[in-house]
Amino acid sequence: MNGQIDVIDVKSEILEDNGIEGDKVRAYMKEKGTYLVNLMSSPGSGKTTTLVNVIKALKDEFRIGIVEADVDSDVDARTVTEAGARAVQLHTGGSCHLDAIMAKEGLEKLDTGNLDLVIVENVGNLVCPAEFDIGANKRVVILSVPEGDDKPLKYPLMFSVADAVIINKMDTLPYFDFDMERFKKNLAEKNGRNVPVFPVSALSGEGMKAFTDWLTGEVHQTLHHS
Ligand SMILES: Nc1nc2c(ncn2[C@@H]2O[C@H](COP(=O)(O)OP(=O)(O)OP(=O)(O)O)[C@@H](O)[C@H]2O)c(=O)[nH]1
Ligand SMILES: [Mg+2]
Repeated sequence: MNGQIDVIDVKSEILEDNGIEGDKVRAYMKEKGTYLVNLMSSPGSGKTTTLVNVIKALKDEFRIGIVEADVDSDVDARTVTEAGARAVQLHTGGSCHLDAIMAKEGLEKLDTGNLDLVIVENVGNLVCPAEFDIGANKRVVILSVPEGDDKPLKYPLMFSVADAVIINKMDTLPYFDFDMERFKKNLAEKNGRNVPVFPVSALSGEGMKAFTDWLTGEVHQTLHHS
C-alpha cells in the first residue's frame, strides 16, 4: 500500500432530456406569472423552518404556494399550511430528488395561476437534487452550521448550481468550529458567480430579513420585467 487513494467514478447517466423538461416548466411558470424557487439542503438543515419564516414575512406581499417533496409523510406540508401558504405534498416513492416532470405535477395541482411565488422544498439530500433542473428561476441551498464549512468541497455540484446560499443555525456557532470565511473560500472555489450568502437563525428569525428582501427583489424584477 502506498497511501494512494483509488477514486472510482460511480455516477450513473443523468436523464438527458431533463433540461428540456426543466425549460418546459420555466415556460409554464412564465405563462402563469409565477416565480419558482428550488430549495435544497441536507435532511434537517432547516428548509421547513426557513419556509415558515418566509411565508410569515411575505404572505401580505405575495400569494405563496409550497410544493413539499418527501419520500413519505405530510408533516412539512402541514407545517407550511399552518404558517399561511397553500401547499401540496409530493411523495417521491423512495427517490432522493424531484425531476421536472414530478415538480410539474405538484405545480399543476397547486393551480399556480393564482400565485406569485412558489417554493419547492426538495427532498433532503445534498447530492441527487443538484443534478435535476426542475425549471426554477433560482436554486437556493441551505447549509447549517453543524454540518461544517467544508461542504462545498464535498458536494461541489450542489454548491456550484446554487444561486444563493443560506447558512442556517447561526445560533449554534459557539458549539461548532464552523468558520464563515473558510466557508466562503470553499464556496468560491466551486461557484465562481459570487452568489449571495445569508447567515440566519431560522429558529429565532435573526438574519432572515436580508434573505426575504433579496427574494422579494428577485421576484419583482422577474415578474415585472418579463
Ligand atoms: N438551533 C437551531 N435549530 C434549528 C434552526 N432551524 C431549524 N432548526 C431545527 O432543526 C430541525 C430540522 O429543521 P427542519 O426545518 O425540519 O429541517 P428540514 O431541512 O426541513 O428537514 P427535512 O425536511 O427533514 O429535510 C428542527 O428541529 C428545527 O427546529 C436554527 O436556526 N437553529
Ligand atoms: Mg422539511
